[in-house]
Amino acid sequence: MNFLEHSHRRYNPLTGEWVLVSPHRAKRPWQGQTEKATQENRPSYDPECYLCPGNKRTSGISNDNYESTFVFTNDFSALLPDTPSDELNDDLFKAKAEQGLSRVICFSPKHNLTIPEMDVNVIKKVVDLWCDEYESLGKMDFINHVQIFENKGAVMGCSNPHPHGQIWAQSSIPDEVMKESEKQKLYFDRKNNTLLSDYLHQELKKDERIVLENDTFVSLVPFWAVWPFETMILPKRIVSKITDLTQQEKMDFADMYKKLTIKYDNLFEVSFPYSAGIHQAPTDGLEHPEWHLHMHFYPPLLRSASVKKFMVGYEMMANAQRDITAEQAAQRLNELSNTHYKQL
Ligand code: H2U
Ligand code: ZN
Repeated sequence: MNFLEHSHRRYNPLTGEWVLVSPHRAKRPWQGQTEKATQENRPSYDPECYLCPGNKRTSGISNDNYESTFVFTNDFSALLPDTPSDELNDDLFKAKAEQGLSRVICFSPKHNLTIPEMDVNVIKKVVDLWCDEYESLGKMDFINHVQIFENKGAVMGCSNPHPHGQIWAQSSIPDEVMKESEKQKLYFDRKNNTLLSDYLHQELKKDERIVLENDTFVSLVPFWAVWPFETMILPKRIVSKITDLTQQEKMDFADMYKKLTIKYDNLFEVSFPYSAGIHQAPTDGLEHPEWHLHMHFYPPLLRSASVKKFMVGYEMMANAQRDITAEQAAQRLNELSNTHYKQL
């Protein structure tokens, strides 16, 4: 099969979904929307920012005068711990009360920084905080899943440029995680190895979609990527949850997070928007040897700082679709400098 010439579908073994790839379409003219590149000159402290140290949030509560990372319970949490248990089970009408907690994590006191511009030791503190939160939230009786994620850039619905992420912990296993959980379990039961460790082993051999590698982690554009420059960070050894990483491996995670986001910023010389999140073992008290920790990056940009990919029409009605191939995207990311463009 000629992946560069002919339309084809690729299978995502983690979710069981397909993506339609149409490489010949990549050259079609574009007259659609252009997003403005956001103004980059921000102060290191913004008195109006609800995430800067010491500032008052909408709730009236003030942030600590924090010096590295800071976590607080979301003042507008989508999930609350004291929601009364209730259930509706009426044939086609099913509903169930959901308990949970939402947290906001500030990555740095500096309003004008982003991960690619932060010192790797500072990013390591973010990884440490993820571990603390995964552990403490996961331990709660009613929490069976902890979702750590980051929305970056206004185009991804991020409300504030101050470097931050979120955590939503809840009693149910959410759909995206459930799909991956089931696929990984089936694979593990059959092969006695994790799906992603077999996958990574083959990707390293093929060397067509690898973007970065350090001692512990690999960044690659998955074979089944949907978003134009979608990537995944995954550990080489089988690790089912971030709290299983050693101190050195957490440092390597921070290093990979920084290096990958530097590549992203360098692609269109803009603070590159994305939604990223960590998928790992549920905190339901069961053993999960099938789970192989990984972090997904779903960036919307397609061909410039202002032209993004929309998931509309066919994608909404039928199937995910992309034009440039995963291999082309990986090659472009690969060729970019490892030094941030602002430093060049
Ligand atoms: P974004 O990552 O989408 O920008 O979300 C930031 C979160 O911060 C958002 O979920 C919360 C919002 O509810 N927030 C507070 O908890 N307190 C505030 O004073 C403003 C925003
Ligand atoms: Zn701020």
